[in-house]
Amino acid sequence: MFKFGYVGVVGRTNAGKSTLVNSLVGEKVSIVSPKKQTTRQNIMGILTKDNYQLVFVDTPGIHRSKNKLDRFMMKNVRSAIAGVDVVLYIIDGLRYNEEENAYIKTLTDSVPTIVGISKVDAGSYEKIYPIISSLSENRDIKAIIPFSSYKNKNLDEVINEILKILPEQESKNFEFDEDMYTDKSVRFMVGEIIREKALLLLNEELPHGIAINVVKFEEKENLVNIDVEIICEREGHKSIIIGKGGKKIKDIASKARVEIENLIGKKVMLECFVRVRKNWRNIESEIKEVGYVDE
Ligand SMILES: Nc1nc2c(ncn2[C@@H]2O[C@H](COP(=O)(O)OP(=O)(O)O)[C@@H](O)[C@H]2O)c(=O)[nH]1
Ligand SMILES: [Mg+2]
Repeated sequence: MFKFGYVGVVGRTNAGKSTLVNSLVGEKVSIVSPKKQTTRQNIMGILTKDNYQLVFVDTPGIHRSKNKLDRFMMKNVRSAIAGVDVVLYIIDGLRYNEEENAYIKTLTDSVPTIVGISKVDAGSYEKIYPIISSLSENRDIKAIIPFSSYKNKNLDEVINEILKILPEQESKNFEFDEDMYTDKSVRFMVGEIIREKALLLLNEELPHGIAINVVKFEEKENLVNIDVEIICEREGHKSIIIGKGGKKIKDIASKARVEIENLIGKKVMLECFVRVRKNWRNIESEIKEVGYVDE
């Protein structure tokens, strides 16, 4: 017997969703950072075993909309929930807020929902019991699982609970090739890796206004030439990204290059340029231009 299903991974920003999807899939599907709103659009992470295939849809965190990019991200969350067989709602084990229960209720009313409590490696169990007891009031939650992606704790349990919900199938109706682990192109992954390094190396406020545009991706026999634009909102930001004597942008590029070479398995020549596009997060055409396109 076989099982196949889509699992929507939702929850507040920074809860640990992308880290969990990467751990479950065993590949880096989605970039991770301590900054809010690191994930901007739905990304599929695909886990295939002999008798099941699970497609995790990693989503941007739930948050209030301030601009058009925010609204694009929330639309992504809603569309992820609409099309899935199971929702995996992630609560940040270090930062639970009872207000989340109401949102979880809207989920359990429409989709089979499992709740995961993240980061148990960093918090104490005394902190987790009250979360579990507060959640237990909602009897429609299929399972409540404290877990740690860092310590690989209870991840099997997460998979088992998902499998319990999915119906058995006579034949292997897997929708994706067995060696595929994401729906995104290499080109997209390249942009995301550069954005991750920029998020890690730039100061707090700046990264939210950044986008990456891969303008050239030229694959030769044993080398790939890649040109990217790092797009920012102001001239002042441009000089911060470039840094003194170009140090910052070199640092971003060299860290990204190592990871891109691992991904592609070839030597990479990477050129990064910085371009200012004023207020791009509020201009529909600009949001599309940098790759955030409604499907
Ligand atoms: N201690 C601990 N921290 C984690 C764990 N998983 C994620 N984090 C951290 O939480 C932050 C947000 O993670 P991320 O996966 O990007 O969250 P997302 O916004 O929900 O996708 C990052 O700084 C991660 O390093 C975990 O299992 N244990
Ligand atoms: Mg994320």
